[in-house]
Amino acid sequence: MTNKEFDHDVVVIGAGLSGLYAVYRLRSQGLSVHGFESAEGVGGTWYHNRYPGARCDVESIDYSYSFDDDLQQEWTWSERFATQSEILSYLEHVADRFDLRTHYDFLTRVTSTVYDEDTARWTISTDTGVTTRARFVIMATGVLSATNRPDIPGRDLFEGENYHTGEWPHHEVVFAGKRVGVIGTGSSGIQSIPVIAETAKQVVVFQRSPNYSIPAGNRPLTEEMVADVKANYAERRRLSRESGGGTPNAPYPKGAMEVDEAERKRVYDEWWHRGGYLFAKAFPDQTISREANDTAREYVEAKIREIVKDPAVADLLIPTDHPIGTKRIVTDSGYFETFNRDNVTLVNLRATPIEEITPGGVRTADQEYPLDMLVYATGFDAMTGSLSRIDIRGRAGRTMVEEWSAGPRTYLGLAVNGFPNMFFVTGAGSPSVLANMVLGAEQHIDWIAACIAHVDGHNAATIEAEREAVDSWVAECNAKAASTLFPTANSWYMGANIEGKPRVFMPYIGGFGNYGKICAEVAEAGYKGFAIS
Ligand code: N01
Repeated sequence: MTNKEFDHDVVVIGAGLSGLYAVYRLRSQGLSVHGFESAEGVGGTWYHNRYPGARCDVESIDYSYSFDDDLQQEWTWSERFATQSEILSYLEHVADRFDLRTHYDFLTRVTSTVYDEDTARWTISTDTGVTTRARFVIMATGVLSATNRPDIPGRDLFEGENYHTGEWPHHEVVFAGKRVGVIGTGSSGIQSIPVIAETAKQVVVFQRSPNYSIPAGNRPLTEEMVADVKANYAERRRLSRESGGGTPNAPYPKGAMEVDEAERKRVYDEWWHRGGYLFAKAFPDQTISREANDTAREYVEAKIREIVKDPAVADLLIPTDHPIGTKRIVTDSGYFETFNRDNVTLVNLRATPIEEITPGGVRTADQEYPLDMLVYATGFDAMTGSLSRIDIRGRAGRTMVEEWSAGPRTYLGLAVNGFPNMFFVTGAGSPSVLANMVLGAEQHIDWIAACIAHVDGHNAATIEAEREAVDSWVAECNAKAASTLFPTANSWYMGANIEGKPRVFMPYIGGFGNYGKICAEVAEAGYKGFAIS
């Protein structure tokens, strides 16, 4: 084991968009900061998810850092919804521009972080043998980074090419002339299937649950659009910070049940044409009232039936098991149209489940599908998976896995009782994936930086969330979720996609702007709910 000769003020785990900003922000505060990243380069989610068709579903002009006006003025996005490669180039540019890579050990996976109560230091160990100590640790480990490859019988026997969308290889993957099976129809499957189908000989889509998806309405950004955004960026960011979802978009001012049918249709038409997941929030009552939700569901159902030529296939593609928007609505480019192609077959796993993966393909209850390539678009152990895969031990050796055995328990999503001086970024207990993750990361890191300055300014050694504060925040998160339709869906928000994971609605659903205010009030009140010693 190599003991690095130095201790750091702060260790940041992860070089995704949160980790990079953490390094930048804390360094500028005069702290010594070191980062660890398991990948070879920066980018986090955007480093790994390089599957065909991967794009962000938040508009590029909003899904970008706001902390440096020169950066946001100089960088020009080419499309309304950026591709994975453009976002990765952007994050690489940020890393270079602010000289952030030099702070990182890449190709280094953190295996454990252990707290020593006597010295108030964390010891961070890695798979390369490097170990270091720090006063503070920031878990910028991502919420959709721990991939889920279901344990289907025969999984490791397949002899063809085998990929997971969340661990897509760096070499070019050629689909031409091949029979490709795709398991999973969440965002990753729905984005990749149309692109794969363009060149593959045959695509077999193995669908367990259909999903709602709205066309992205993606387009190139014109010079005028970009100039207009740049001239008004400050106002755009202000509106975003005060909004429910971290972008300047707001729902229609009236509820779906407060307007007549003609007005409702006009609004849905407008939001459908705007494109993307915002459709889930066209009316403010859509994810609160079943009746309102049903109007949105029926609208999208009719659209799917219009697009998909074979009514039997359309039937299979229409979700019936959850209110629209209670699973992440997908933003697609030609998904439903893909099922009109001759080279695409939809297999309904509800009727004919996968029995096993064979060396030559996939065998369901009624037949074997011979395949040259198998793509797992089976998602992630979301929000907690990247943390539970690290051995995190707080006071008295208590592990994070034990602490969260009934579901994640945080104060403001930022801290956990029993784990002093450890901060969590954009994870459970915060708006997280329900809001713009870039502004979410900035808000969290700014709060953490101010908090560390406060601790240091008071010559204190530790800050720790109090148990009562955690209890009441967990209750607040649960109450907020219970006032919506979200807990009715078997979503990854609920941990429902991973066997044995506790069913808890993990993000805070009280709105991004409200959440920011709560965090600011806690800080202004001298970090209420935290013990500083
Ligand atoms: O993962 P998912 P994802 N047998 O969990 C199926 C973000 N994201 O990677 O629903 C057969 O949503 C599973 O079926 P079911 C975005 O927030 C964003 O697609 O469990 N099927 C489901 O269909 C998104 O929500 C972007 O019945 C199995 C699929 O696999 C989140 O990441 C792009 C199975 C998994 O869907 C996750 O998306 C990509 C099994 N054993 C991702 N196990 C954008 O910005 C699982 N499935 C647009």
